[in-house]
Amino acid sequence: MNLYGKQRGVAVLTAMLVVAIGTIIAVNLLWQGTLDLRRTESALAADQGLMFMQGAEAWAADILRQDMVDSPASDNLGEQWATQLPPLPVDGGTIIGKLEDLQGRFNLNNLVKPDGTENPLARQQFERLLTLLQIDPGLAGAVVDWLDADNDLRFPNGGEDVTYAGADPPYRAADTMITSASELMAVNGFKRETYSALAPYVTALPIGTKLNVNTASPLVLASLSEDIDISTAEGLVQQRNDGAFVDIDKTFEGLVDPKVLKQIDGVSQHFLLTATVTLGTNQLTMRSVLQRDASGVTRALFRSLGVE
Ligand SMILES: [Ca+2]
Ligand SMILES: [Ca+2]
Repeated sequence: MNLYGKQRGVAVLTAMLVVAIGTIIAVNLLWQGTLDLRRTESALAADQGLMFMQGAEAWAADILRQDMVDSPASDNLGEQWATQLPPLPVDGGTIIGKLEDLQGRFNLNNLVKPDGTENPLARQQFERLLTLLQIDPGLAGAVVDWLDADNDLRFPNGGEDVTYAGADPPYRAADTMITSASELMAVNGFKRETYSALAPYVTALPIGTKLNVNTASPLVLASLSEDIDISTAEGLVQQRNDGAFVDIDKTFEGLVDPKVLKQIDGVSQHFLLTATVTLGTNQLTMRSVLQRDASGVTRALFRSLGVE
């Protein structure tokens, strides 16, 4: 996209955000009129912040729906949804919204199959990812234990109920799919630094999602095979050239296992919306995991709200 095209893209996105927020605020103001007016200023700001965030979600849904119309066969970093917007001034502050493709990351829930047993192919990929990040690949065993349905402790690096019974307070392994990658912090052997290093490359999506190689980072591409080192992966990203691979099968068939080839793709159904609203001295950050279906309709699978 040329500079003019980029600027026009940002202008269109900004206009969409303004409309989306305007609609939400109009609806909420009616509702708010019936509320007790004696609230504190910060509670008001928090309410206002939440409205902006609902607006940001509506905005993201619009963009993702339009993308499905414009380019259903590919999702890549040259598309409009991936455009970084400048902070937008709103009444009393600013809002900034950003969309990322979560299928460019390793899906932790893929470490188990739908029947609750280990998926060895995914485990190998996860071990390579840990190694690339200079984290002990043995930790993969504890993550599989956390997710798998059984309570049988893996050796030497596992983690089941018996492992966590001695914690203060004691807790149990999830033994099922997780809704947030931050659960890793509860897994045996994980420290906050381990999680922080891994966080940009992992996600927690429904089991069975494919990796979108059009948006995956060099590190995640390198985790697909022993035959892809980091410089090969960087070369692949250059080949992508801010767009999509011309032919994913041809590009990857000599590099990855045929079974892995079936697990990669050039499109996405799951995106992360991060919206940060600053109102006076209050700042709120909302993250929504958005799932887009085949008709382009988006719904939120998971939301988190916090200060940042
Ligand atoms: Ca697309
Ligand atoms: Ca388990």
